[in-house]
Amino acid sequence: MAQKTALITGITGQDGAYLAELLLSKGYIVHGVKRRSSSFNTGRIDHLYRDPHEDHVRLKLHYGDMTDATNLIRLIQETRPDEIYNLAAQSHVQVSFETPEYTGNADALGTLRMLEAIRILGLEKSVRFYQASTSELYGKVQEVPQSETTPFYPRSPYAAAKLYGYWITVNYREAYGIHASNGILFNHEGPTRGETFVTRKITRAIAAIHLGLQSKLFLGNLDAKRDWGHARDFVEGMWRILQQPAPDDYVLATGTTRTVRSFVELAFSQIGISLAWKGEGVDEVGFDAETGRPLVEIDPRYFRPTEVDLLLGDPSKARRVLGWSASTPFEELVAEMVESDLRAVSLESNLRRPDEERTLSAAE
Ligand code: NDP
Ligand code: GDR
Repeated sequence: MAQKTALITGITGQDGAYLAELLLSKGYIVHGVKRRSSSFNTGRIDHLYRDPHEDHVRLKLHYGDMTDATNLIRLIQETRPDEIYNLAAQSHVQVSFETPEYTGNADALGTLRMLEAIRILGLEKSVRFYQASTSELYGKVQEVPQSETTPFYPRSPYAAAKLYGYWITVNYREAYGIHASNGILFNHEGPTRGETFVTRKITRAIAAIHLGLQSKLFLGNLDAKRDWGHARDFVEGMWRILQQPAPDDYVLATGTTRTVRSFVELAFSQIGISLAWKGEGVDEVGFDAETGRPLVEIDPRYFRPTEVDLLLGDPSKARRVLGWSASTPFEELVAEMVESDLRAVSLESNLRRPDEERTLSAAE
């Protein structure tokens, strides 16, 4: 079989890095779009990177931005991909309330720019396009569990922008016959999850608390429910979507849902702390049931103007058509994230204190 070429926007993000690793393991040539940054932003893919002067290098990085149409057209023209995975986005829901216009530009119009580039270059019949759609489209609960036929009701500038991305992908498929598909992915996490998403914020804080570097964790809504899976499993689903003879839209989810509270409890149990709760609303406190020490407090700053209360996906179409299912159990995901952060936070703190004797964390 001929060697395939993929172009990944958002390669420096959590999913981009896992996907690049998967495609390289399948023999692909992988082109990734990264943004110019004043500091290094390739930490998640450094282990995949090879000096471009070496022979047979299959990972190539290019500067680009979803807000720059000419740049995107040129990148697609130069790299001639068989498959495009459009993962780049301002992906933080809370931040989208602060930067709604930019989020619309990158997430909504950015998707349009990619699809128009395909059309301008006359690649409608030769390229396959994956759009990173999201369970945030379901927003205000209309139906549980949520499937490909559940109506959308976005609840943030991020979700509204992704709604445009979803429909423009469907429209270009129908109007121009592009093999363009949406993966409607429910939350997926892992040790390289961005540090301001709630799961990673929790696991990093727990590591810092365990190592005596932080005393408390401040959170917002503890009662929101999410269908959390492992990012490694989900990028496999993205790839499978583009291997189908016909384009279509698929929900990828685990089919189970948990509260933020239960994530916190399970994560604390990894360091031997059993959490108990007292108080209500913003006065609620999570404390160590054994010692009485307060560990979790509520900060109203982390509440969203409009919240998505309950996400629970129905992945049966993906199972039936793609043969895909989320294989990592929730407990394993949480344990992996806490363990990884115990190592990472310990290493960081020792790097920051070079004169002090290196203390080994419980995880080492
Ligand atoms: P991340 O936030 O980890 O990564 C986002 C990526 O997009 C980064 O590489 C980022 O670059 C890049 N990016 C952001 N803005 C621009 C821009 N203007 N131009 C070019 N690149 C840009 O997200 P995830 O990996 O978690 O998610 C991947 C995609 O899937 C996103 O579109 C997200 O909205 C969507 N999604 C994610 C889910 C999840 O649970 N993880 C669930 C459903 C959908 P930089 O590194 O420089 O910031
Ligand atoms: P989400 O992820 O909004 O689902 O979007 P996030 O982890 O930010 O929030 C999940 C839930 O936790 C609640 N929460 C907090 N969230 C954050 N970030 N920080 C807090 O301190 C906190 N306290 C409670 C939130 O209110 C929310 O209910 C993610 C992103 O990856 C999107 O790009 C993707 O589309 C969706 O998942 C599916």
